[in-house]
Amino acid sequence: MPKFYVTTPIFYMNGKPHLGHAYAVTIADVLARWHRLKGDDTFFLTGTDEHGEKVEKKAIEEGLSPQEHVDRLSENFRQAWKKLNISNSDFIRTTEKRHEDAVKHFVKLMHDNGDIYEGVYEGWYCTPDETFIPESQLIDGKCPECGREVKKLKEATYYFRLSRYQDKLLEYYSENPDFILPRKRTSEIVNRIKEGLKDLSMTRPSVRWGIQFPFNEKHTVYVWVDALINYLSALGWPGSEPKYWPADVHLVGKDIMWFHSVIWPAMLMSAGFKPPKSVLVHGHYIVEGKKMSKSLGNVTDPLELTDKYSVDALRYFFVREFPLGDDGDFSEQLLKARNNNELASDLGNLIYRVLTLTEKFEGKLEGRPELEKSLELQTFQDEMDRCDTYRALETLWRFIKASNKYINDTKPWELKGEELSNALYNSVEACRIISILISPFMPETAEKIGKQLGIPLGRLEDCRFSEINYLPKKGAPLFTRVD
Ligand code: ME8
Repeated sequence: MPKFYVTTPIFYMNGKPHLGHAYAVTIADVLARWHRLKGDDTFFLTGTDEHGEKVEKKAIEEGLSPQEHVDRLSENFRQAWKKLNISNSDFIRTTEKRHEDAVKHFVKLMHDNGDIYEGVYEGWYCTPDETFIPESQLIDGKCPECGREVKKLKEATYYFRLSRYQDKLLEYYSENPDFILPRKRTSEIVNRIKEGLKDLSMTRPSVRWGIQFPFNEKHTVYVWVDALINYLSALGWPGSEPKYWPADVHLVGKDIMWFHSVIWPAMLMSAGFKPPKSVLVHGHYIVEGKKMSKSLGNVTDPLELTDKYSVDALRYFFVREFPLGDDGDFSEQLLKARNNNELASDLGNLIYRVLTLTEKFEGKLEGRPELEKSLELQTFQDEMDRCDTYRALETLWRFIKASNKYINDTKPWELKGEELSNALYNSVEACRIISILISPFMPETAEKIGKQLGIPLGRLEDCRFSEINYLPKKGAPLFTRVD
């Protein structure tokens, strides 16, 4: 059985989950559900990043111990994902013992390979991003990524010989052109590496809230080195072989593409692991020209939106509003339009209309599969396999629209006998197939459609027009318009 391992970033514990986090987790959930639908042995990981200077500072501000602080916040994330119907297989926290053991072991492997040496770090540090920044990269003396204040550091450290992996990384990208997706992002990384890779400071003597560095107890492991290893520690490594490794997809925002496509593969090569198969880079939600972020204070709460619309409306919006690699806007107006025009009208009406017509029909639903030619199943599959969830949903929507058009054109309300049966057969079978293909995006809606059709949710191989041996019964409309 093919396996599929997909991960999300593990989020910092400095606030509640916001729309950007929900976006990343939902896209990963769509991919995981798609691979389960195909019958792949799927493992889907998310979790929380709980160490580091930023978290320690935030805990002090809240008057809590760091552990109390992260326990509380991590639980918020876990609950939020439950509400959004996220089907993660595990939830890793970097303060767990299993993770600490994995980090220490991983660092020892890097050390055994001669890749760690002692030195001094003198330069800049952005605490909100937890990144070391060379002087040459500062923009107006501020962090080039988030534009915030940086502080000067001069401290003892242990370095990871990242520079040693420069050629190996370039070779890996050229042999695996789909390693960074969308592909167009690869050149950005390659150009930066060609400017010369510097060794990475990988321990901090001044930070207490972290995992102790195994070769000097006065240091903790740099939070990013600690965090990246979560993708292995959640697989039970080093206690057992990491069965799902290498990861098929690390889904990350563009803000952390460098860590995932350069530092992490180099760390893996150093410790003797294969690099992940791909890093899928998504864009950001932008508010008035700025990235939506907790520390900028311009965030939207995804859970509030699901109270007003529905979980599935938000999930649909995430995939449908803009292509995965692009940045996008969020406004309630946009969500409302998607909900009213596409969910309530296109999809909701289709199901309601078909089942209303079918309810009045007595006899066996049978006919010629006329509508099947509008189902672009292979295109849909290829797009999903390429992680192009945006185009796949577009493809599926063409079928939903074609089904609505089929009803308008055949006018079942004017038909009788065999012709009526044929029109209804095609419409009902279209609804059944839609319920299957929509399930990675809107799992609750898929179930509701299945219930009205009187059939459990099918699998991918059931997406063919076949004999009807179920009894549809109309239920409540699937979506409510919000005015
Ligand atoms: O970087 N739009 O955690 P983090 C879309 N702990 N997505 C957004 C977003 C926005 N405006 N803002 C955040 C960290 N995200 C590290 C990760 S992984 C080993 C460690 C999403 O809490 C996006 O996926 O800052 C981004 O990469 C991630 O949240 C960063 O979350």
